[in-house]
Amino acid sequence: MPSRSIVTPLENLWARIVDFLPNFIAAVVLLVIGVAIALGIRLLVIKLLNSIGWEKLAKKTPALRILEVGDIRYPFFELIGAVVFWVVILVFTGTAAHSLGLSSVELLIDHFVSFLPNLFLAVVIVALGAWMGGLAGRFARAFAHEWETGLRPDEVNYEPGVTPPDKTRQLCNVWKADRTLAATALAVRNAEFGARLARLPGLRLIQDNAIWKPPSGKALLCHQDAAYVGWLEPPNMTTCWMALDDTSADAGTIYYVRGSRHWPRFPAGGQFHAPDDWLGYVKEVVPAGEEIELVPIEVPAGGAAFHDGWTFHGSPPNDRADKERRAIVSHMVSADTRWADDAAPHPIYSRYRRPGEHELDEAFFPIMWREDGYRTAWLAEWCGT
Ligand SMILES: O=C(O)CCC(=O)C(=O)O
Ligand SMILES: [Fe+2]
Repeated sequence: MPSRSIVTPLENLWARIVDFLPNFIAAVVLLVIGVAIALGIRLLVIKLLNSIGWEKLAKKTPALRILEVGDIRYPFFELIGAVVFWVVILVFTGTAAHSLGLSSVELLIDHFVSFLPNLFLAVVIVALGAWMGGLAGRFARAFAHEWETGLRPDEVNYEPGVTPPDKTRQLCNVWKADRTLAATALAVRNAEFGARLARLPGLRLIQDNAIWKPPSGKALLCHQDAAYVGWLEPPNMTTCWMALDDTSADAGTIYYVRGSRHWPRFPAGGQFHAPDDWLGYVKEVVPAGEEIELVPIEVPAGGAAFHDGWTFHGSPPNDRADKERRAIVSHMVSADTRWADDAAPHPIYSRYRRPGEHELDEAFFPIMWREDGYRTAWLAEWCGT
């Protein structure tokens, strides 16, 4: 006969198992239900995102490219599905831990779940920062003469350590030097929106500009963009001006002269960089009876303004000592614009014309958008879109 001293612990153990078993079974059942519900909700979320064409939107939206790591493309809706799945699993794990009396585990999961919204917000902010920082970083590198592709922009109006620090810096056709900047300057949206505004069947890039007006930086002349392309037929321009910083009237943002695109088409005149009076030229030519009504174009970082090639515009000095004012500009011309026959060759851009050629070569002046769906083929790979 076994002694009591052995039987008692066994009985106790059995009693504890019997006590614990219903809770354990409940916890397992809860977990199984949790996994099933999480799988169901994940599927539902993915289906819902699919039905609103989220994947296409995600593919088209450069901001969502942050979700790609090298060649690994993690579709955005899959990621959202995965997050939803794990949140539901965590909630059920917490409940299961509760039924097992594991209060510390439950507490830990509770804390983690309540922390999730903060985590999500932090990830969004860091991702946005990385994207903006990425563009601003490429911008600074280009001005430091670090050409990612090995190609120099067509015009480099800035020499580090030589150019006076208060002069506004400018690079033209920086798309050749840097693919991240190219993706912004050559974005299909710039041309599609511009063409629809200007009622044109398509637009190609003639020249991009990266403009960096430093704190307390000097002015850029008030001018008509199309006056600088007399070597094209017809001279025309649709300009998309994109701000990298929040811009304001006191920080040297771009200003438009209201209604000036209906004025006569004047030849280029005046000094473009750091003129004594940025309104000097427009004051000289303003037609009798017209007024120079200046409109400051204040756009937040990431925003854009569009203007016609005959709209007078320019920017005063940056009155703020604490604000950079950086912009990327797409100067686009109607897709069917040709080389002008009787104009003097442009000292830089006419290098891209074969003798006697009239058509603009897409290798140098790519078509960004045309209403028939055409876009210069090499842009996709160059811009990584
Ligand atoms: O960014 C500016 O202040 C003006 C730029 C401009 O007018 C241009 O690039 O043609
Ligand atoms: Fe301009």
